Amino acid sequence: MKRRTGSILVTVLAVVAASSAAFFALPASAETAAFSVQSSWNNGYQAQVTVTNDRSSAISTWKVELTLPAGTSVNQAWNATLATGGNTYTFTPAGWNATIPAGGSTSFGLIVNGSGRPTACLVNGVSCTGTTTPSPTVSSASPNPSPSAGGTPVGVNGQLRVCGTKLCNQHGQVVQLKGMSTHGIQWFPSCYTDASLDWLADDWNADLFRISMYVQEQGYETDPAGFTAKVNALVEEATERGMYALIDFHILTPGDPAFNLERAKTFFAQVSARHADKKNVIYEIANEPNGVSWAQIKNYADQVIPVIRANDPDGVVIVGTRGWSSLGVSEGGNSSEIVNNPVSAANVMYAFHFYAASHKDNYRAEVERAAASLPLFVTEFGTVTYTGDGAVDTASTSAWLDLLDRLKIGYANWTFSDAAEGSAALKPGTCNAGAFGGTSVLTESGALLRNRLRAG
Ligand code: IDC
Repeated sequence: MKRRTGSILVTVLAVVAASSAAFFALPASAETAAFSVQSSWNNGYQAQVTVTNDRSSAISTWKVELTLPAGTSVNQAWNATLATGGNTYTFTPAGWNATIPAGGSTSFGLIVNGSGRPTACLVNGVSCTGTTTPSPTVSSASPNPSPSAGGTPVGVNGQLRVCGTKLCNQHGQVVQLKGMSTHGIQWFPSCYTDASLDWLADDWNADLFRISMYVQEQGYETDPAGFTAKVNALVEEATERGMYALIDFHILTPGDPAFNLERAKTFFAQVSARHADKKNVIYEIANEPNGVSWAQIKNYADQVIPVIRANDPDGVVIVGTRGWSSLGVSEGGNSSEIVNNPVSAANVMYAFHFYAASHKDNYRAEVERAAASLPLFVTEFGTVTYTGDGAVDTASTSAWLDLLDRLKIGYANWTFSDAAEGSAALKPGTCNAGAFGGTSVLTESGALLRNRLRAG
């Protein structure tokens, strides 16, 4: 494995093994809420609250109020709606988890800034004062693999997992992966060679290589075995270089993922079996659903994800969203439909795509709003219009990438190819010439992205 300076941002400095203890309990025959610390670091911690219905009949809603000492605040919550009033934080159902059957429970998570533990807890208005809160240990032996620690992205970060609304590395630290997407691998095979991938890993400092396998348009459907083999080979190439490999099942037209459900099951069963033991494979199960409801997309995801999990239980899965992975915005919706009805699996993220010259402030506002409650990954974006062509919109691209950096949302740029269109990073003819090096072969978009990736 080649060594190079990692470029992944590491934002959490110290993490300890999960310590979980129930702190608050209410009398039986009512609702109870248990608060547990999942992991902590030097200036904050992640906690989980489990609300249990100990009654003999279902309850239709619930409310948890936590009071924190001065200097400590709740930073974000997921699977619950958060309202803040002074030092008291009120959590109500996210929408889909309001009803709790008799004997059932639901959990929500929160990130706390500061180390103070709750001084009071109410569940449905009933007090649970008088309990004590053991302090979790904060490790001084920080794993803290800073970018200057060297090593490849996978060497430093290992197996990833979704932590709250973020992506975390093997040490529980938030990571933001940055990289490039192929163009359709059926069209640009000469762009993905040993030399081009060395360049991408070692000079561009990409953390991530997205492998776009179109299903239609002379793609997978024409030769399932052949395309599966091509994807597998490219995953191996990414692995050799310590990059994360994002396997993109590139549905586009038709936009209903159900059209390709059986193909998806076959494909993902094969690739997940082949790569189950690797730490660097991420599965993107539907590039850009369009013209279908979120419920239909969720239904597809709920059938494909178990196929992957049967082979690779800890692999992160990314689900496309409504309206060409716009969180619904391009079809008049928004992310609430996902928050209210998430896919039925853990360790899942949701895709957002943008093309900077077409998608601007209203899309950025929705991403910022959604990021408070959903784990997001920008698995594809362009610096140009949504056609994939036209001029680079530098201002909008910078606004987007600054936002993603601030929110620690990973991204892959369309495309690492020499297609004759504005979104391509390489000038036409580069790939057939094997001219993978220097800056003279870069387009305006390619130069912008290479600079951005090299900056870390
Ligand atoms: C575009 C390619 C273009 C190709 C077209 C049709 O850039 O060369 O002819 O697909 O397959 C997407 C899609 C992605 C598109 C891209 C630009 O995921 O496949 O690639 N785009 O149009 N969503 C929004 C934009």
